[in-house]
Amino acid sequence: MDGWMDGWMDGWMDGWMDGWTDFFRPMSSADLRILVHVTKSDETKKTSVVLLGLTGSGKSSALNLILNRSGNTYSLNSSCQDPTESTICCERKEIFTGGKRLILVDTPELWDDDGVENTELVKDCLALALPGPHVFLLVLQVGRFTQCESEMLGHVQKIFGREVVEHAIILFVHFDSNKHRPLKINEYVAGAHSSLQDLIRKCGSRFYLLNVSKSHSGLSYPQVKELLSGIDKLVASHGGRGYSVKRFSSQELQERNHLTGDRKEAAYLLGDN
Ligand SMILES: Nc1nc2c(ncn2[C@@H]2O[C@H](COP(=O)(O)OP(=O)(O)O)[C@@H](O)[C@H]2O)c(=O)[nH]1
Ligand SMILES: [Mg+2]
Repeated sequence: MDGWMDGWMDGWMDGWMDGWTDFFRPMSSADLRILVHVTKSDETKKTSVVLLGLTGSGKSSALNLILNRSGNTYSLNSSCQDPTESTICCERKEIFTGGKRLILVDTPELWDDDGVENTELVKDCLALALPGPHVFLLVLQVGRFTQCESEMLGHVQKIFGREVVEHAIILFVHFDSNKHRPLKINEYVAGAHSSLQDLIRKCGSRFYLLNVSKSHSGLSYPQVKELLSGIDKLVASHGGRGYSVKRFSSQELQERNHLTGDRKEAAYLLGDN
C-alpha cells in the first residue's frame, strides 16, 4: 500500500511540479512576442502631449507640476542620455491618470533666433510623441510677451504645419503668484496685448493657467485637473486621432524611436500590471 501511495504521490507531485516549473521557466521568444503585442496595442490608446515654447517660459516646470499633481509617473525616455538642469533634449514621461495613460514630451526651444528649426530635435520630439502627438501645449510665462513670444506661433506652424493650431492649447505658467490675490486668467487675457489675444484666438481660444510656486501649491491641483480635462476634450473633438507632420514618414519616426522603444517595452515587462 505504501509503495502504491508513494508511486501515486510521486506521479502526482511530478505533474504538479511540472506546472510550477513551467510557470517559473524563463520566458521564451513566443511569450515575449505576446507581451510585446499587448504593449503595442496599449500604445495606440495613449494620448500624447508635446510642450513647446521659448527657453525659460516654464515648460519643464509645468511638466513637473503635472507629474507631481497627477502622481504615478510611469516611464521615462529621452532622446539624449545626459540630462542637465536646463532641457537640452526631448524627454518623454508617462502618467496614468483618469484611467488612461498620458505621454508628456518636454522639449528645448526647437528653433533659433531666426526661427530656423533644429530638425533633429523636431524629429526626436515627434518620435517620442508616438502614437501622437494629439495635443501641443504652447507654453507662455505670465507677464512676459515680447517680440519672440509673438513670433512663436509662426515658427511652430512652419515646423509642424499650419493645421497645428487645431491641436494647440495655450498654457500660461505663473511663477511665484500672490496667494492673497490669485491671478484670474480670463481677466489677464482680456487685458492682454492684441497680439497675445490674436495668438489665443488662432489657437481656438483654448487656454489654461498653472501656478508654479513653492510656497502655496493648493491652487495647482484644480488647475492641473482642468488642464487634463481640456486636453481630453480637444482629443475627443478630433475623434482621438493624432496629428501627423507630413514631411516625416511614420516609419522614419518609428525607427528613430526604436532604441528608446525597446527600453520602454522592457520597463513594461518589469513594471506593468
Ligand atoms: N521665480 C521663479 N522662477 C522659477 C521657479 N521655478 C523655475 N523658475 C525659473 O523659471 C524659468 C523657467 O523654467 P523652466 O521650466 O526650466 O523653463 P523651460 O526652459 O521652458 O523648460 C527658469 O529660469 C527657472 O529658473 C519658481 O518657482 N519661481
Ligand atoms: Mg525645459
